[in-house]
Amino acid sequence: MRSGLGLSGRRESHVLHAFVCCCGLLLILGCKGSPPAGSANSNGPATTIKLDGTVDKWLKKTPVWDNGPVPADISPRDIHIMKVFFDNDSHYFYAFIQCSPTVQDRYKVTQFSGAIGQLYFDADNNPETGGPSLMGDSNPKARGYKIKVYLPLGVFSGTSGGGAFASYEIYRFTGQNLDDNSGFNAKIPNSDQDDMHPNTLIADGKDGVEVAIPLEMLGMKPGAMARIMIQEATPDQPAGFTTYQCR
Ligand SMILES: [Ca+2]
Repeated sequence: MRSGLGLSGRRESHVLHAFVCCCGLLLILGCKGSPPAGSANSNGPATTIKLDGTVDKWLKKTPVWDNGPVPADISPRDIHIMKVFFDNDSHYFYAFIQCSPTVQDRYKVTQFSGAIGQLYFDADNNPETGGPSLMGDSNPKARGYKIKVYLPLGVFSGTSGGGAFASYEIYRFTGQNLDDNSGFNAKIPNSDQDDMHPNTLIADGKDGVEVAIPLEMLGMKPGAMARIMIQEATPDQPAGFTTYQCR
């Protein structure tokens, strides 16, 4: 009986020990901080900002460009960029493009593909290096860019219906074919993203389009200043110019 009781006691002790260990492990995991905002993907680790196309989490920041409300004279088939916000972590540059109509609202009006616009990056912060002026004049603000992030919109249809999606593609300025979209014609390998698929680095939602781009693809480094030009696809709309200090 004595040994039986002892065995039972040891079992209880083991169970208790396992329970304490599990609680300890959970406590340690819990103390490591919030779970990652996004999911790991083919271009790197999980994003630290959840990409969902909602602007709420950006409103404590000052937009880098405030382009005003939708002009009365543009077609509802066009997308107007209203505000743009930037941020970064150690791996990704983030942009929130607040726009109207949204990608999905535009689809209710037109089922054709299109584009939101493009962002040009000049990671060396020097107008004298990179491409020529993108505005057909000598405006130094519009020249010297090396990377173009193009933001096309796609549509799809299938037996269960259709829809629209946002995407991005990244091109490097090569200095060749200057009359062909200013020479931004070298596509960066593995840069394509679209939000038709899970775990991609772009999302569209009720307030706009949200992207994460590996800093390396933009040539940006933590601590460095970059020049960035923002251009919406709607014809004859003003471009935005800003600088961004990478954290
Ligand atoms: Ca430059």
